[in-house]
Amino acid sequence: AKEPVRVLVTGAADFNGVVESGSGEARRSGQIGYALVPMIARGVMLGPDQPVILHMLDIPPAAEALNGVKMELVDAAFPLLKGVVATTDVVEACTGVGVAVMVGGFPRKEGMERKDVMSKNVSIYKAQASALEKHAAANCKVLVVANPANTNALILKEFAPSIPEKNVTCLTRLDHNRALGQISERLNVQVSDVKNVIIWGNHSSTQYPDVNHATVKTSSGEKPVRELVADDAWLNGEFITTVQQRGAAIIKARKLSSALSAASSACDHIRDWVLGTPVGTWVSMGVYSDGSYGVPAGLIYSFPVTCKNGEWTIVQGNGLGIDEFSRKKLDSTAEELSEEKALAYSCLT
Ligand code: NAX
Repeated sequence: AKEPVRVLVTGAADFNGVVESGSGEARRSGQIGYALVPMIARGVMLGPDQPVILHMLDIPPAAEALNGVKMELVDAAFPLLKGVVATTDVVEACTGVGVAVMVGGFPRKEGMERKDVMSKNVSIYKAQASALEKHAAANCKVLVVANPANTNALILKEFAPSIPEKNVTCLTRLDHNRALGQISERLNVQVSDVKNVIIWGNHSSTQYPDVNHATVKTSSGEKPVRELVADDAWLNGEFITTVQQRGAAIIKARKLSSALSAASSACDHIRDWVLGTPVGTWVSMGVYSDGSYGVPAGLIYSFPVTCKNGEWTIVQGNGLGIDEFSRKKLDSTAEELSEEKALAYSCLT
């Protein structure tokens, strides 16, 4: 039998947090974490033959709620779950973990300046980076979900210099999956028959969902999405904005942000990274830019990647020509990330 892998989930308590500013109303927190931990315990993230030990971290006001989640995990009697650590101590949380999913962060509250939110997240990610660097397992894979996801991941990478830069990533798979979902609805085909969309750039409304290389499996072979949809105005307009604004649409409908879809996508991200992407298929991941596609090096930027033997590689090649429309979009989301990076650095002093 395989040795268990320790998986850290930060922000894992599901509780009615009290908003510190504004109306003072109770607010439901930690929904992604609560959706995510049972998926991990069922083998959705690391496979049905991989035992896991869950490490859950949250802040002291959430300690009791976190313990409640631990009780439920015990009660669910998951065969793959070999232990649960529920803690508010960052060192205990990070010790020995082979996978770290960083969902905890400081949400933007009404009336708060961007810089104030950034500053809170920079200090959280700086501290957690150091703890991971010192106490996580060698070769720990890190996925940052909490917003601003790309920039939180960049801070984590900068403050954990001994963790290889290839091991620090952020989640744009939810956006990728949303794009697959929109195409499948539009064409009335199975979502599993649609592949190779790309999310470029920031996990924000400047992201660029690109279908130029996407295909659909049909009874007469793989066909380009552009040919099947045959409506460039929709693909270059409403499709893009729908994917970019989907998070806001979910909040409007649920009065809560995306949780089950975010958790499921986080599992997809780690599973494909660890176990590999199918031949001929790529996925989108926020990774450390090496300058590919003219994206400035030194940003965490979402690219099309393939994964093999636990490593991702940015899809290269002449096949992925970037037209003028796409070029502008790749550049403007890179510009936003450069600004976020500068803002984050200004919070460090
Ligand atoms: P919540 O704000 O409800 O939950 C965050 C949790 O983190 C809370 O339980 C809180 O107590 C905890 N926390 C705060 N500071 C912490 C610290 N220093 N250490 C450990 N835990 C801490 O957010 P939720 O709706 O669960 O979303 C989590 C994060 O994911 C948010 O930042 C959100 O913006 C982001 N999202 C990112 C997505 C992506 O695709 N990358 C999509 C979904 C989501 O919007």
